Amino acid sequence: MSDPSQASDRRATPLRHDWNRAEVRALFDLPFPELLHRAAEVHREHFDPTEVQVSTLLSVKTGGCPEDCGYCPQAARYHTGVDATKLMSTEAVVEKARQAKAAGASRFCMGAAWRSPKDRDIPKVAAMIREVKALGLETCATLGMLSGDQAGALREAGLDYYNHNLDTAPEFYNEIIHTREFQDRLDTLAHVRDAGMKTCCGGIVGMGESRAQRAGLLQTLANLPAHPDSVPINRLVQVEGTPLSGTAELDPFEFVRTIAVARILMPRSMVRLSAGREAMSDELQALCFLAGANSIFYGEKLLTTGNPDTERDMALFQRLGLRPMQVLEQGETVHADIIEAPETRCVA
Ligand code: SAM
Ligand code: DTB
Ligand code: SF4
Repeated sequence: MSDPSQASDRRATPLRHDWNRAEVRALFDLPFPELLHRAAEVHREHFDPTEVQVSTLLSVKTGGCPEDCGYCPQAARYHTGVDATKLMSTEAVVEKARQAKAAGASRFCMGAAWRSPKDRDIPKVAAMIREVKALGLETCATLGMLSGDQAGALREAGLDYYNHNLDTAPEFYNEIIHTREFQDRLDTLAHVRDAGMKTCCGGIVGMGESRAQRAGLLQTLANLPAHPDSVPINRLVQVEGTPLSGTAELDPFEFVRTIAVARILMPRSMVRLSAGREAMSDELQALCFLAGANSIFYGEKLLTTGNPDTERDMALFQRLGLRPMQVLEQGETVHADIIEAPETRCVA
């Protein structure tokens, strides 16, 4: 079934929500040059391939999480050295958002290590959203499962995007997480869409899943009622103390294939090269951009683990001739000419 409501008025190709596993698997199985060529074609049909959307993450409430996600350093039950903190003050969050904006980010994503927020947390997060939005940044939050009312309240506060990942294929999910169901994730995404927010939804690869299961993750994302507006593809960051520490490393080309298939299945989404970039070479990241990635997390830290430092990213953009997108007042994202850091200005 194609979805004409999601077909761009500028573009003829309707978006599909009826991918079967064999079709997705066949894309994964293409010869690498053929797959990259197809992904690059789709990328160019919908985006300027020299533009990359830039988001900055901040952990506004770290650690002490009751869930058992096998990859996560913030789960209280694993001994990972992450100290639990209380929710940050609005002032401290806004200061970090100001710095992110000055460094060139167009979107600011606030993450909390919650299974789901308590109703009493919502007004505090709403205050952060209002003030971050007032700086002219797009706002995103990732706070765990949401009820319909909570999603409505966040939207009311001006939240543009809600990040909630499927994480992996439905049939691999129970190998990784036992404290909530795959269906719970689909329910939260439905609440987010119903509240009128954009969805940011992707997953993690390199957790020991098979190629068929990577295909299953992307198939499920593409067959959601609406393609996620942003699709973060995380490569597992292995943290000592988590059950997934010591998992065999994913072949880097397989990671690039995952990006390329995501681009082909979800042509108009921002496909984000997410966690795991710190350990990637510049050459591998360049391949990901060729395969259709057009978004990154920018700034020295993800939530609790490292990310490339901003100088390395600015140099990479410059070497590859990439430009950061910038957000306009109306929320439309366009290209910017510079990434500006306190001490460095990079004409890209
Ligand atoms: N607690 C909320 C939740 O689980 O929805 C929000 C924060 S949670 C840390 C957000 C996402 O980060 C997870 O769904 C997962 O995809 C990603 N993530 C967490 N730990 C990771 C790791 N070690 N490597 C890669 N991605 C990771
Ligand atoms: C997403 O898909 N990746 C980000 C963001 N959404 C919240 C989080 C990555 C976390 C990596 C591990 C850490 O830093 O704790
Ligand atoms: Fe908690 Fe989110 Fe980490 Fe799972 S991924 S343990 S819900 S912080």
